[in-house]
Amino acid sequence: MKNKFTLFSILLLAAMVATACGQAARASQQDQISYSLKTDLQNGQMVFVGVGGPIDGVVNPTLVAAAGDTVTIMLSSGDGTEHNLTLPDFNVTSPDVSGKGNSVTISFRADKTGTFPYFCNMPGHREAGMEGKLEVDGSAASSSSNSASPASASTASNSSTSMAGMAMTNTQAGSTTAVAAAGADIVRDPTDLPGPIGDRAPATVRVDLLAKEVVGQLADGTTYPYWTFNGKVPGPFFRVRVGDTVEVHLKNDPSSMMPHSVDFHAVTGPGGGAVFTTTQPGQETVFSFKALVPGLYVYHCATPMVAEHIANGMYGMILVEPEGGLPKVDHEFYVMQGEIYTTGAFGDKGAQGVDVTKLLNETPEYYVFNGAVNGLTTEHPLKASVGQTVRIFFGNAGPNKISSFHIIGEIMDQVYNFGSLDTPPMSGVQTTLVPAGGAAIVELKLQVPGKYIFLDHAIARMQRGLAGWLVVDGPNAPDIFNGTPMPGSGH
Ligand SMILES: [Cu+2]
Repeated sequence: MKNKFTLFSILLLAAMVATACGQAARASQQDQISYSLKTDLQNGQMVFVGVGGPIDGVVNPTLVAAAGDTVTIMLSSGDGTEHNLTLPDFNVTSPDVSGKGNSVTISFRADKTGTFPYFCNMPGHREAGMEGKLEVDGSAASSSSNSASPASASTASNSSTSMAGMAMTNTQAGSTTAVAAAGADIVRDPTDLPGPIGDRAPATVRVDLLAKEVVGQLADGTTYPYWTFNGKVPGPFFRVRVGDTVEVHLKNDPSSMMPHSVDFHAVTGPGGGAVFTTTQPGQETVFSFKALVPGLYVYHCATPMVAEHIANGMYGMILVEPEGGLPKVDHEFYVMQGEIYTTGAFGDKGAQGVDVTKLLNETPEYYVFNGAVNGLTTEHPLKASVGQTVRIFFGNAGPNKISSFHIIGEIMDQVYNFGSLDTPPMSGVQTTLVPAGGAAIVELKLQVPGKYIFLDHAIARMQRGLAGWLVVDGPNAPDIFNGTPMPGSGH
């Protein structure tokens, strides 16, 4: 009896094991699908490229799985830049991967049917092209229907967990917005520009740019992760003469997370140089161009997403002087307008990030001169005296908005429209239009002392940080202007 019982027990156990094995076997019938993707830059776009099998070489390939499959995706770095791979529908995000040849792997169960996006969730990368699809068809759905319920239940509980996590994050973000943050001073002093070239023959001129990502002070108590040329916004002002050969050296700081490049509007050649200057962190690129046409030109980073690199601060200007140079003035200033698309609302304290949706919708939170709120008011006002002449090299980095540049209480004596020095200047201008990616040279002779506010006459932008001061000292000139300042004028 005892043996029989034992035998029965063994049989029962065997049956249980068989059942378990049956489930295991059925589970193993569901395929393990593996894909390999690598990150790359192609035609100015960030992309995923398939590696091996039918997706080999395909840009942003459509990945296919059957419901119930375990999908494994290896992501390797082909471009060296930091990327990741996320499938929010399956609650899975890979660790970040950077450095050519490094790789990360994710694995998840395709527990529902349909078409789902995969993409890189680094800011701007999805919009710059890193997005593909995963198609899960239902052919194996019936075999996994028993386990599908618990699986989807666990997915649901995962997602509610992560929702709770998000809520916590939001709460934390809410509390950090009340905490003032301090960052580096990234404001370019408007007097920081080289003097006139004078009369010399054309030459070969070397210019050096260093792409550097720095957390900088955007406003009082508010920081922003700027991307800069040479640590300031705007980048350095370059000055050459027509006929010069300009040798551009672009270094990307080893601490950078992103590749960077540069497009000079003064260049005649593909990409304004951008095609030849995609520069990985720690690397250097070189190209040269001949300055064929005099004028004031914007330069900017042109690495995808270009709008993001510009909005983050990667812009500056180069002046190509005509033969013999420009007429002498007492003061020259370097001013550039830009837009900043922060995650928080205008005025929120704390560490901000970029909001790519706002960027694409062209709804900046901040408008700034030389990179930060108050950069050209309390920090670095433009200063001159009655009787002096002033020249402002004004550029509009955008990336999206046109500027209606205006100096309150002044009439611009001469404006070289659009930065053109091949065209005679206009005289007696109240407000000059400067397109995104454009410039103007503005000249004034100062006659009356006081504080002159300059701005974009799309004047609501003043409420979002856009104002600068031209402070003029010297004797009153009652024959030109006479009055008593009243309180509340805003000046
Ligand atoms: Cu860049």
